[in-house]
Amino acid sequence: MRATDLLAQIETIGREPTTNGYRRFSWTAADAELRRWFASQAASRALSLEVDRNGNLWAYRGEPAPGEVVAVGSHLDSVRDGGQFDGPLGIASAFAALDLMKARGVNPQRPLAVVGFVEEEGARFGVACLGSRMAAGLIESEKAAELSDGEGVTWAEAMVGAGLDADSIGSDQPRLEQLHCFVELHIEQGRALDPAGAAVGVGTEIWPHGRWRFVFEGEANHAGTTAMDDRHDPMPVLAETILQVTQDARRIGARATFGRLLVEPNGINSIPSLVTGWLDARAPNQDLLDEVARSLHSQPGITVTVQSSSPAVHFDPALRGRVKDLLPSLPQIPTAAGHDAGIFAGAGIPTTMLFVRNRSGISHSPKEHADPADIEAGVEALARVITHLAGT
Ligand code: HGY
Ligand code: MN
Ligand code: MN
Repeated sequence: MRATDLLAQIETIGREPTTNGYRRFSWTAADAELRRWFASQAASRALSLEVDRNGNLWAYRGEPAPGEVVAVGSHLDSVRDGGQFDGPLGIASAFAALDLMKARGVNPQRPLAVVGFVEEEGARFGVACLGSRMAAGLIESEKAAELSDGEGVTWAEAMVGAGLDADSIGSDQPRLEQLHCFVELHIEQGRALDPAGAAVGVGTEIWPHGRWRFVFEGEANHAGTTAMDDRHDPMPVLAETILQVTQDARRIGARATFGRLLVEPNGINSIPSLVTGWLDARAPNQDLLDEVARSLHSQPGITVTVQSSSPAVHFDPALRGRVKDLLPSLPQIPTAAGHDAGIFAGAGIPTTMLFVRNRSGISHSPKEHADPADIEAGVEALARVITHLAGT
């Protein structure tokens, strides 16, 4: 089946009618529908479905054996009002690539697995790539279980609410030790391929990036009867912080985003008692990222905690070389977007990424788009990479 047809099957799941964006948050009804879709795609291809201890989905072709499984996949969850391709394109393309290989009579020697990671965006529970981090043992189980969605529901409670067992979340080394390699196809985020006239590219590296949660405390009071000199208002300090940190990031060629703020009590005529915010920062190297973090920490009156951090990732040179030999015309491009592939690469699993052209470069937006022809080119490239890596 074509990837575009597979994506069409899930196109309405989790789409918000008022924005046309997607709200596919972990362990919600939309997520459950997507997981059922994944399971039905696995079943219709006679793949054996396993839900791992962290809720990640694995659809196997053939018997896994140590160091032998060629895994391909991505994630199903979205940011709030995200696009339809970020994540699901990689999973739909993986199923479509297996179909293409079968239609060509390819008989892979190695076992394969299509993977769907949970909570890659961290849009509900705050930590990016949570499913792959847990599998790789990069976050303590207790810390993961207690992550809250901001409405008093923890990861463990939400997981149990979705019908899964949350008692054994954590490192899944035996499963990861079965992997020969991991390949993630993803829509491009940013504009490198279109200027290069390429429909598909190969990932070279992921910029270091992180998320910091911070608070400014104030004193609730009346907006009208409190003189300006008598106020303890966190908002002006917040405004100065956002301006300072974004200017510092721009100056050094890094990227700083303040996309989420919580104001308490959040009333038009009340001086806030507390402001909670999150900084998402990315940079070409760790030193520059640290400089952005220092700029945030240096703001007067701020209290900062690290929400998640992802060191720079350089994808496996040998694997990338094999992909380059196989697909020499594909540009090799870095990305400043985090991916489960980055987590697996950091955990020592040979990993490579393929990117499908996004002509506008826009992502994390309902405007995100990949042309059907480019999607098919991505499936073709993925099928050839899997065929090569799995041996025939
Ligand atoms: O935020 C990111 O870089 C990715 O989309 N999770
Ligand atoms: Mn994303
Ligand atoms: Mn993604």
